[in-house]
Amino acid sequence: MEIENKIDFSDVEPFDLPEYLVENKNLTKSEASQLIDKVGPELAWVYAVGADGVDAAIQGTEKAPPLINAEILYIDGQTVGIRAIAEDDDGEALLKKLKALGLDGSVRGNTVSGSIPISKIGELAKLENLGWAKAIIMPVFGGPIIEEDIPSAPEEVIQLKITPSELTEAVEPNTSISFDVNYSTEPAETPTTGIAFGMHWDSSQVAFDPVTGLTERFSLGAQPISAVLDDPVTNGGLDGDPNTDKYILQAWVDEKGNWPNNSNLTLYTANFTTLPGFEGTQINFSANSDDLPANSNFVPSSIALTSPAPSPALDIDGNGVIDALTDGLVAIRYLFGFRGETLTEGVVGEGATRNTEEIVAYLDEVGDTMLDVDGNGTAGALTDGILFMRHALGFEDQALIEGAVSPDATRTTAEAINAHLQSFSL
Ligand SMILES: [Ca+2]
Ligand SMILES: [Ca+2]
Ligand SMILES: [Ca+2]
Repeated sequence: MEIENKIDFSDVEPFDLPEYLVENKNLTKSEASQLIDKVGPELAWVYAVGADGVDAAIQGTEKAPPLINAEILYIDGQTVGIRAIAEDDDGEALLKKLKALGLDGSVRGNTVSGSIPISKIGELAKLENLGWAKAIIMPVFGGPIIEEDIPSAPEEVIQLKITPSELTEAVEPNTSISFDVNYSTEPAETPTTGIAFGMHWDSSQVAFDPVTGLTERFSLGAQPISAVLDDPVTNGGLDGDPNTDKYILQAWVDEKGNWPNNSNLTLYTANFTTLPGFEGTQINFSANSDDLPANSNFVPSSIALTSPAPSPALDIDGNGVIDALTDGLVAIRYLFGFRGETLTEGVVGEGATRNTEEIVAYLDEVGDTMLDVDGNGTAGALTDGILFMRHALGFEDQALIEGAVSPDATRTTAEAINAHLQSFSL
């Protein structure tokens, strides 16, 4: 038996689309080929014949290339439905350029879809960022247009932030300090499966006291879990800081992925006591990336604990004693304008902790206030300097101030002068 399934091509008229574009759109043959290459035969043909030509083809009065079914193109007025792919995956940038051409549409991942004026197809084909474009084809059964399952852009990485309530705090030795350890996310209030992180400190500077005010558990088990551990010192340990040698690990877990379901949460209050030799330290936070929720980054902030700046005192050479023939004379020489050797030669006390340079730096910083003893707005050698020397020598009352107070002074009595100098005693 002979099977009759041969297709008869005798009715199909030859149609040279590149030639048709050359005739109708004033393109060279190679420009026409490039256009077809970029936007496909359907859009190239629509560009050549326009909306009316598409209509005419549907009516049978205009030629259409074989294999193009004009009826299933998405023509609306003078626009045509397209889908375009960004060559460099930057769909947003492609959308912007297409909108400039009059596109009404949207982007999903690297794919832009929408309707564009037919007259702009030539310009569309020349866009630098365009991988390719195609006409959207209506499903022939007449149902709704179905979006292809295009891989969406990667999800935004969640920033998990651990921020102490203070970033710096000045604290004396032998003093208790507390600060809150706060949790937040970016984008805000993004729930996750939990968090585990370490708080690191230097045990030669501060003693760890148990944390207080731990936030409640949220879903599973007795939380949080915590343990005091040593900080592995290789490369500074988990926090990368070689000075910190201990840390406590805290973990919260929610198997439902709904932790903490709260924004700007205080996880706990950290408590430390500074040790007698405290000079300043830093408390850091760390997380092991393997222990973080998927698709998240850990963004910690440290707290710097500093020892407070010593308050200025008339002990100018810093040997622990206020003395007329050393500190007093240095002050007078300084106020006269002596610097270098001539400032300190023979007048620095035994056990001085400041050298000449440091004395100048110290007086440059605090001299204006401390050494303006009579309070007339400037520090003078033969007024303020003399008042300081007499005070250090034990002079009182009229003997203290006689002939040494400026006419425009704001402190004119022995009592006021004394009070000022006393405020800079050790
Ligand atoms: Ca460390
Ligand atoms: Ca001194
Ligand atoms: Ca003065």
